[in-house]
Amino acid sequence: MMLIICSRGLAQAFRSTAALSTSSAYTCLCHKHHMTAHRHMSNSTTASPQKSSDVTIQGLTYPTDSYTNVTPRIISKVGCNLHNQKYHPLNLIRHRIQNYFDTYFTTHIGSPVFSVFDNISPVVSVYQNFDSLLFPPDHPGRTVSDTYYVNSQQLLRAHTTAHQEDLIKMGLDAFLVAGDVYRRDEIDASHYPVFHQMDAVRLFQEKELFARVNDPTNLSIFEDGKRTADKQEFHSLEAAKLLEYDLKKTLSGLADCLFGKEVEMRWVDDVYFPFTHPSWELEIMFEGEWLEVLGCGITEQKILHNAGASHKVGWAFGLGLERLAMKLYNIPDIRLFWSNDPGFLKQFRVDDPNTPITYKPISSYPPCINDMSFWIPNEEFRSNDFYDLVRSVAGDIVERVELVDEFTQVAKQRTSHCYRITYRHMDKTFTQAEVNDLHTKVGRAATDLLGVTLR
Ligand code: FA5
Ligand code: MG
Repeated sequence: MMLIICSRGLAQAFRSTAALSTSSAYTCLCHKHHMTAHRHMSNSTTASPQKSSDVTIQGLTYPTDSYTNVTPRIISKVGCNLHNQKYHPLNLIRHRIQNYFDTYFTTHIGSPVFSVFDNISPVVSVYQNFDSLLFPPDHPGRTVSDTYYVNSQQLLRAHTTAHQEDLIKMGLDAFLVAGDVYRRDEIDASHYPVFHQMDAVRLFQEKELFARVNDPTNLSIFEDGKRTADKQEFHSLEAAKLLEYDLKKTLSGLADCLFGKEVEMRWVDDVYFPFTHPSWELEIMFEGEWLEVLGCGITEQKILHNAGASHKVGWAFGLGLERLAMKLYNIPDIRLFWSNDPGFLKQFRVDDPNTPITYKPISSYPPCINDMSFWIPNEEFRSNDFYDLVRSVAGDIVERVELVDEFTQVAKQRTSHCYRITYRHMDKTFTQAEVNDLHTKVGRAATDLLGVTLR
């Protein structure tokens, strides 16, 4: 029920945001790919209430329905593929990561073990993004509040892990997938609705995993045992521990290769992903705080079974390219990756991705901070709906949106939210009048599209 109520508001928002989006200096760099959502007026004799419009993404048309919540602004980012753009910092870092795998993981004849995929379409099925990875039916990631749906069957992938099953089914034992991913998420310096990930999978057969063990004669990778904090029920403890060792050695080797040994990092082990067990996150120290840069774990055996690789075991990880690049180049704000400003881009014009680069801020203009308080329309209201709307109306001028206060008037059965919006232009100083104007537009859009009552 919740899905239907939320998504109706969003589908309506989707139809109206084209008119609302302001032009921003931080849009897609490749204008040839600048896509807009086309809405075809449906023929009244054939139209069904569920299918009143289509949406076009990268030249392909998809029917819409009550799940549709992709906005023109989000669709305009599809095809930008910043990770494939020469001289872009995300391209530089992605090559550094790839070079690490190509250098340290080779076959006996010296060719790279890991195959690389960097151009798979981000439009995937609900099955690929969720079911193939064992997301339970009630997982919050599946809701329209968290994920950008094209329609009830297709969505913009929320992680590059969505391609895992297909690639394992192809018979691959080691691969890397780089790509753009889409999430309705918080808004601050390290979260953006479109970002880039690199996923990896490494599978082993018994002989290969135990190759470095002195006497593997009595060892087996499988057992019919119990699931514990350290292992899955199907795995022997030896197999689980060897996989954990290999995974953590691979990733700490990568972190050393990117940042050098002096960077502070830590493993977090109280972590859950539906598709790995056990699971971990790696955090690094950035600007005095721990920043999560990747998630990883031992692949759930059921996934390997479904993909026709029951006789193998393996590990997987997924890392955020922006977060690693922010640390590597000292980039303070995730919005900068979308900058067209030559002052930003020229700092990364190097042919050798190993060239050390420290980003020098082009300029820093003062922020304008405005609060907005409203009564939410009902229990189904989600903060992510508001975050998405603020980005649609005000674009990358919004640096941060925080829920700073929330209270309920029990007698009147209504709940108030107060959000603090930080506006900061990347290339000029804002006047308070300009910000007030934008802030009013945000308020009007929230009233019209989300049904809130401003206080
Ligand atoms: C995942 O996406 C898992 N698919 C990763 C994984 C793959 C785990 C395979 C195990 C096996 P998570 O939601 O934590 O996990 O995202 C992975 C990384 O993406 C984060 O560590 C972070 O670096 C980055 N990231 C997540 N959300 C954002 C965001 N909104 N903006 C920028 N980077 C983000
Ligand atoms: Mg995470």
